[in-house]
Amino acid sequence: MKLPTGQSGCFFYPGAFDRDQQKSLVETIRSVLQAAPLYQPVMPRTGKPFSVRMSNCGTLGWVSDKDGYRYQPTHPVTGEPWPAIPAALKELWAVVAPDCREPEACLINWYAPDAKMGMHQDRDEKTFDAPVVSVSLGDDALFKLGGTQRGGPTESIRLASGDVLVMGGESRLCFHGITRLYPGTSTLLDAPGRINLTLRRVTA
Ligand code: MD3
Ligand code: FE
Repeated sequence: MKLPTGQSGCFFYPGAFDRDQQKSLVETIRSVLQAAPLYQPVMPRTGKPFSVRMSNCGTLGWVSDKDGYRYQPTHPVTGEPWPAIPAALKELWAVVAPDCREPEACLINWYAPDAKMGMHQDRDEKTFDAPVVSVSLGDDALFKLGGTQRGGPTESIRLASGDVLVMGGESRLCFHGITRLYPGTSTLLDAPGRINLTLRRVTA
């Protein structure tokens, strides 16, 4: 997919997971969340809470607290190691990023109907060689994608349940965010909301 700002390396696979696969993935994520519960991260310095609740699986998980953003091997609340990345997600990575080493981190974002994610770059990893691979589950969301400079032109893409987005190459450092949800557009989850899974390579 060609971005408005001309970056290459972005691939969008609408409906990559069918309904049965989405159901099974949700069940798997539910069991991950029993071991590693969703928690509410806060912004560095200000301590302002994110509207998105988060957890992780993998050898490293992305966390944010008053001290900053970082990857760490344990859950910030329970102190336990993160659960392993489920096989279905490792298989997805092997298909879309066959030349990359295995993913180390899978961030689990849970959006209530009114949650948003401001425009940001994903740049807390030690390497940007591997793509970020994301899976959307549940209600539709409006995803906003810009270039590598803040404040440039953007485009918006409506992400639906089962969609996969691969952001590699020149697109890896593009600014992006979630503007809004469309509550009630999916019957996958028991309640309105959205789950986003993002797989990443953290170390070189
Ligand atoms: C574009 N998550 O976890 S996923 C994040 O839907 C994040 O929860 C959003 O941004 C969500 O950091 C968007 C799609 C995505 C993920 C990584 C990207 C888009 C990206 C990295 C670079 C550019
Ligand atoms: Fe991001």
